[in-house]
Amino acid sequence: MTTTEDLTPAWINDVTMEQLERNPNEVYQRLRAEAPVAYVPQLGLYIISTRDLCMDIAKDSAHWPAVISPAGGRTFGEGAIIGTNGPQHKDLRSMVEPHLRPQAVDTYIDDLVRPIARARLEAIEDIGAVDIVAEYCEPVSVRALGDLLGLPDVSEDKLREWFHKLSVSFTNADMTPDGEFANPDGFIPGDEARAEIIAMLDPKIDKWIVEPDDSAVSHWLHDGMPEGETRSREVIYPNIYVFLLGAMQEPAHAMATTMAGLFSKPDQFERVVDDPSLLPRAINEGMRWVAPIWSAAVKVATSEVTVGDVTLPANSLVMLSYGSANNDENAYEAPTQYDLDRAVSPNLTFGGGVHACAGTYYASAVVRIALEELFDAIPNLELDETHDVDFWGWGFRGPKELHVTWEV
Ligand code: V55
Repeated sequence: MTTTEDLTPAWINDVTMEQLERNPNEVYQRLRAEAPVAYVPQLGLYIISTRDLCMDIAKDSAHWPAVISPAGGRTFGEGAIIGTNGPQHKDLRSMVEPHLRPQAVDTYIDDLVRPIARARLEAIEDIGAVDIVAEYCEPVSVRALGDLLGLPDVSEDKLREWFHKLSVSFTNADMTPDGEFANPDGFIPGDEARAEIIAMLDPKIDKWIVEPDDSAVSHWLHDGMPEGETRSREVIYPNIYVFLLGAMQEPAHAMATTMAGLFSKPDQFERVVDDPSLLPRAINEGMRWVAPIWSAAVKVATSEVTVGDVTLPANSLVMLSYGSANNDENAYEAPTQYDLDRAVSPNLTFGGGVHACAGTYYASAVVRIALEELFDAIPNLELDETHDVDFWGWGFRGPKELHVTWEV
């Protein structure tokens, strides 16, 4: 019988969260080569790092139901869609999907995103030097989704603060050998954000219960419910947190990552600015290169199960590191390079199987429209070489800041 110790590479004990957050690539390259199924005591779970194993597990929800990570569950509470299964998951998908179906998105996405993008561009186009993450990517991402959800009166800065606090809390994953959280204070930001979110949303929910409108959360309350009933706040809130974290933060990561990738290949940057029809390909490659949700999806084995060369006992937790899968050298040539022209090969940016991201089409459209508007308004954008391009994050990853300049 294999034990967790047998599956723990000795060197993994020296790896710190800070190291992974700065740059997970070297650690994961070694995991893919030496231990594609590795038990990591600091996380209390197995890390799956290769593309094929991540794909197999993501698709097999019968043997591998979803579960939320310990730190994720501590941050969101019970009932977040990413950790539900069966009829409960089906109901939550039916709750969130109406606004996210491609046919629905196509009816509203230009009217939603273009004016937001243009207003931000008017505010910055005469400056000539900004951190484009703080001044454009994040504001456009959060304003668009905030308006869609029914939070037009919550400021961009507040929405950015909330996703950031939820994000650091969700990824506060270090465990002690006894299976306790190693840094309990790391959840305080998430607790603060949740308290503010509830204080802001409770009165809105009171109103939507009696006066439904077109906002997504109003529909979440009413859609598919028997006449006169609404979904309870206990059902709604954990899923609001899912949206206020990943759905707010990741389109911004994808925008900035794609730009950073294009800046690493100036000729490719030029081609995309000259021909915006290349943007979907450029964005797809950006999100493959550095997956915005880098390492957050967790599954649990229903019974003893073989994964690659090893057998795991029932109830084993596995973390599918999609950012690592997307950099698997057995699937992609020179995976750590951004390349607009690389051969097509499926990636795991949006996961797979029944839990595949419900926002895939929406997010891709937001990122595309934001970059179309940006490159149209400021075609002579350049990387500000006086700043480093500083990617950050293990659970969620993207450029922390991206300083750009242009001639005004
Ligand atoms: C995930 C997605 C989220 C989130 C936290 O694992 C984790 C995926 C879309 O939002 O907030």
